Amino acid sequence: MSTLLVKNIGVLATAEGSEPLRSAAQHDGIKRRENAAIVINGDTIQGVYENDSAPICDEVIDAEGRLVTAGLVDAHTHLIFGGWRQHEVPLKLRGAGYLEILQAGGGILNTLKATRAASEDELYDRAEKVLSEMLAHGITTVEAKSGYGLDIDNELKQLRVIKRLKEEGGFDVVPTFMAAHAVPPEFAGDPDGYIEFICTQILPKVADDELCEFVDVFCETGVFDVEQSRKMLQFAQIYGFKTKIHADEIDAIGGSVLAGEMGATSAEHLIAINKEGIDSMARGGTIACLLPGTSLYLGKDFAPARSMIEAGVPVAICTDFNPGSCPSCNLQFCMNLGYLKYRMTPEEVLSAVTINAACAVGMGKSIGTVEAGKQADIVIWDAPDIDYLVYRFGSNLASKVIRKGKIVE
Ligand code: IZC
Ligand code: ZN
Repeated sequence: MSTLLVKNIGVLATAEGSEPLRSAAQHDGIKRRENAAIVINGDTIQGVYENDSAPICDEVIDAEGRLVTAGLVDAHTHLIFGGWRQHEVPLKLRGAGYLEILQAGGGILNTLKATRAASEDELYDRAEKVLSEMLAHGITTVEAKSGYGLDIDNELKQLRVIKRLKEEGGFDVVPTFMAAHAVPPEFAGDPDGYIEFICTQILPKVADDELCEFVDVFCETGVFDVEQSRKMLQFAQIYGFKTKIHADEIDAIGGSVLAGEMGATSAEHLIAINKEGIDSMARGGTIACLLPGTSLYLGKDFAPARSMIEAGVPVAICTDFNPGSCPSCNLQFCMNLGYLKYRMTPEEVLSAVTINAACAVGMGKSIGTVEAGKQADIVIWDAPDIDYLVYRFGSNLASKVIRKGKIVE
């Protein structure tokens, strides 16, 4: 196995362990080590050393005194879709709401048409391009949801694309089945019938083909209510899948409470969350996947991240990359928003996009920190420290990205 030395690291900023960081630990759990060096053996971190006492390796990268962190993890994207939705922006600017556009057959239903019309190869090529862009920005693991097919063939098509991105493309993509993203035209006015259809007709096929790790549901006014969401996730759990819930994005109808009750791995958005929801998530150990790019793009409030951290909910920050409410896959920009709009500290922001996001995709044991034994996903930043990383915005500050021990060219 060939070895790679990353030497002359100015500051190595990383958490330790495999569990999500919550409360004060979301900040204090990030340790800074100066003058460090990392030795990588194959695709695994062999150890972290004092710069002067690192062993000799086959290959050497000089970090030239810069900041090094674990590779970033984007724990929430709607990566696989056809078309874009730029024509909806003028509607939004004239005051049309997200749910209003959806109810008029636009929004997700617009993307549904374009996704159904796209071939598997087209969807693959588009997603591969986005993943390459993300990798160049230091994002080494990405969660990706289905949810624009909304029938058997097209949901399976989206999930097969994710599988191929992993197997052929070599990307670290974590698949989430989200047929419960909207009610398709075939079930218009019958969300109960559609949930029943997903649970009895689509989910068993997804399970047979081992096409997902998580199941997600959009629990929102006018989409799926709490009881429909509960049924979706109960079926998911029966099949042995981990769960996520899009909750309290627009209205707090009980999605975050349900997330905590069901022990969901994560709940997403949480812009409108209330104390009951926060307390339930803290009790259930559910991670909050916050999506500040979406708040910005929809002109909404920013989720109450500080209240969640204070209540002991581990916070992750993700892009929500999708063609409607966040057409950007730039997680670095979301980190800037986490600092400025959520008022999280640079350390809290770093744990939110590394260890907590890794746990939100069920990979806390293998990624999310720079430690011996973990997968060698590492970013050398064009930055002296993390306060600089969250302060500069709009530029790609990833100087060199190493994924599974290989330098990304
Ligand atoms: O395509 O609008 N919120 N789902 C729930 C989305 C945003 C994605 C979309
Ligand atoms: Zn989403």
